[in-house]
Amino acid sequence: MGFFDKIKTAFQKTSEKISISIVGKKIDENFAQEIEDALIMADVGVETAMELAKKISNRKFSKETTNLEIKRFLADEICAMTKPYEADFFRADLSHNPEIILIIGVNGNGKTTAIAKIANIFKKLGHNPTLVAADTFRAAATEQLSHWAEKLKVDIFVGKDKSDPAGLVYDALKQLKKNNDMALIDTAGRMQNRNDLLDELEKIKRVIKKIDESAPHKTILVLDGLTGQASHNQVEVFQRRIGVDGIIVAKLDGTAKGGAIISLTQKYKIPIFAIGIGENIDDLKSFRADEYSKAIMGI
Ligand SMILES: Nc1nc2c(ncn2[C@@H]2O[C@H](COP(=O)(O)OP(=O)(O)O)[C@@H](O)[C@H]2O)c(=O)[nH]1
Ligand SMILES: [Mg+2]
Repeated sequence: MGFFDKIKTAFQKTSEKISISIVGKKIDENFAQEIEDALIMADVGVETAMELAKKISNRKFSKETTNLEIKRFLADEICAMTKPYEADFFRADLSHNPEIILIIGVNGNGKTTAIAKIANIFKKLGHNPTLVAADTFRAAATEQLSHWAEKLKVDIFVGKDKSDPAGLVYDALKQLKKNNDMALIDTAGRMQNRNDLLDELEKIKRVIKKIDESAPHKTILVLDGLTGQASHNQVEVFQRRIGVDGIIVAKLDGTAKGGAIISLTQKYKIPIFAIGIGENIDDLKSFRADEYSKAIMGI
């Protein structure tokens, strides 16, 4: 499957939800309202959906307007809204050596998988990342990351069972090999006792700063695309306590809530570093507003 086809397939459930309000509908006074409802159902967010519906009303489409024209109109509007949040995360030239990247987020959102995918991309760009298994909370987490390191043939730093994550990160960064120009730090993400987690993350951040005051160079929050808008409150908490430079929305394949990226960007104004559209190692892509807006409109 081609690159764009894969993205289009990932967002198919979302585009079908929106399409119902357009295809075969009479363009009358109810038309904009129906589109607004469908957009809300696709997790676009009430405010944004209202804004888009208003644009549809103001545009005064004639009865002869085709479905495709309306979809194109909406796609263009969505593209303009989300374009400022594209990012150039995957670049061949790194500004720091080592580039220290901290991955945070709630348990099960897709952090560990995202790290493997990120390492794979940077390795292909000629870099030599090391993975840091700082999720010492679950034994399986280290195993999972080790499995990826082996598969990708990248270095990994593993501490002792149940060791202190901040201490582990410090040791890992102290012991980086000369040729490791990137460190990808995996962290634990417990949803309950969230304060413990955030305290621990703050501590990890302080330890990183002891090694390099300018680090972490990127702190990435991983969200679960299946949760849609419901995961947006996580942004607030992590942003306030830890700081977030960019977001990865994982598991967008198969969700009907793909519109949530629009509300996410409009509300928090944080760049989308990448989107996860499958469980395979290659299924992490840069967020591109034109591809995204076309995919969710099914064009
Ligand atoms: N379909 C799909 N599954 C994903 C994606 N990213 C992660 N997963 C799955 O989600 C589950 C949790 O991922 P994991 O990386 O362990 O989450 P973590 O707890 O945040 O580290 C695993 O079963 C992954 O295979 C994605 O983009 N698409
Ligand atoms: Mg994990």
